[in-house]
Amino acid sequence: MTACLALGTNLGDRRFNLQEALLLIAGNIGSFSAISSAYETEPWGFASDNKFLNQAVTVETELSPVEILAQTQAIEQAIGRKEKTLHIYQDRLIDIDLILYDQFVINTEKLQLPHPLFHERRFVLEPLCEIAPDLVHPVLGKTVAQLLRE
Ligand code: PH2
Ligand code: MG
Ligand code: MG
Repeated sequence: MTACLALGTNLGDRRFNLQEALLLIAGNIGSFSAISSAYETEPWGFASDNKFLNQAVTVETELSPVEILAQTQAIEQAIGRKEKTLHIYQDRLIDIDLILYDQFVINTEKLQLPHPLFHERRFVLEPLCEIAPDLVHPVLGKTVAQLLRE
């Protein structure tokens, strides 16, 4: 199965954080079919002086979506991310979001696929478009390239 993950960091040594996350994803989730460049972006949805580096990857994996979620959360902890607050965005060492898992549509409390906001977020669409412009959003029926243009 192919999973798309979006990475974001705006604290500490951001390049190092991304590199650590990639190593741990390769070791615990699967092998990369593509890795985007890192994009420097302004914080979206909250105020902070710390700009983000955002990156997207596609991973070939045997894990289920829920197993991937458990792994990404463990990797966030390993890199030193603090407890998340539920409703407010905060600066973070690393955030790893599961964006797409093949064409799966899942709506549980724990996990939504596709990620419910990614089609509105340039900081996800831009890196994803670099590596997978023709991927189709399973609900909206549009490609990543189309969503980015909109
Ligand atoms: N992540 C958020 C909220 N805002 N802004 C940028 N630029 N990059 C992010 O990764 C990001 C954000 C929630 O996870
Ligand atoms: Mg996020
Ligand atoms: Mg997250």
